[in-house]
Parts: sequence; C-alpha cells; structure tokens
Amino acid sequence: MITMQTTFVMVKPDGVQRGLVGKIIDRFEEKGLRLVGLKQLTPTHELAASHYAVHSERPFYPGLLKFITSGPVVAMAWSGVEAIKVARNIIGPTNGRDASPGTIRGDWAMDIGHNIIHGSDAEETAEFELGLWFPEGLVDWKRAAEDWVYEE
Ligand code: DAT
Ligand code: MG
Repeated sequence: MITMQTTFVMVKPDGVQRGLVGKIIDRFEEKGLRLVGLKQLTPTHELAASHYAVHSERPFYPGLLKFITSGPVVAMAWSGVEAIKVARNIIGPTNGRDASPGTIRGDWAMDIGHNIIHGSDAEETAEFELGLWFPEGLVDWKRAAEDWVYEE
C-alpha cells in the first residue's frame, strides 16, 4: 500500500558545527524526498525537553538536552511514500560505529551522543515532532519531477 508521509529530520549541533548541513540535505533531496519545511534555530530548553520527553527517565537525558540546546540545529520536514522509514534508512542506526557506510551516521558519526541527526521513528512521533518544531505549518508545493520519482 502506498503511504504518503511527512517526517521530521533535524541536523543536530554537531552536524551544523562540522559543516555537514549541505551534504545532509543532498542525501534526502537526491533520494527523491520532497522538502516541505526548513529552518535553523537554537532550540530552547523547553523545546528540546518536549522533543525528547520520551527519554526523560534515561541517564543520558540531561546530557542530551545540554547538547541539543548548545547551538543551532537545522530542522526539516521531508515528504514522500513511506518517508519515515526512508529517512531512517538514510540516517542509519543510533550508534555511528554500528552504522553502515553510505548512511549519514555511518559516514560521519563516531559516538552515540554525537550522532549528527535526528529522524522521526513512527507516524505518531512524526506528527508530534512536526507540530512541535513547525507550529507555523509546512510548505505545500507540487514538484515538477514527481512523475519521474514515482512510477504512478
Ligand atoms: P535515534 O536518534 O536513533 O532515534 P533514540 O531515539 O533511541 O535514537 O535516542 C535519541 C537520542 O538520544 C540519540 O540520537 C542519541 C541519544 N542517546 C540514545 N541512547 C544513548 C546512550 N546510550 N548514550 C548517550 N546518548 C544516547
Ligand atoms: Mg528516536
């Protein structure tokens, strides 16, 4: 079944500081996902805490919040058929040392705490995260190349 989805993706402060934003956007864009939201911001503590609320009882949570609020991130929304799974595959597993070359974390991350990028893991989390980071809404547009990305 064809499921059109929109997923939330964020380049974390380490990805921004290492100058990887352009290369990261390329991966999603060249795959055939459609960019429907993009902005740079330094997350407030409140925003980061809401985003990672599911991890609030974990020992790494305080460090995670400190890291995510330490500087600018680049927040993005990407649309496509099964976009959540597709984006997670582009990103790779949480620990960069376990991630295959060719994935973002596999190519650029050496540490679970500095793993360059976030991607929503399910439809409910994508909806929650998109509402949290893009309360102003997303950009709807028709891509001229759509018929060359999807067969039908
Ligand atoms: P993912 O980002 O792959 O969805 P997650 O949702 O399990 O992974 O965890 C969210 C983030 O928290 C992850 O990107 C990095 C950090 N994190 C997870 N497990 C950690 C650990 N054991 N030590 C340090 N940071 C961790
Ligand atoms: Mg996660």
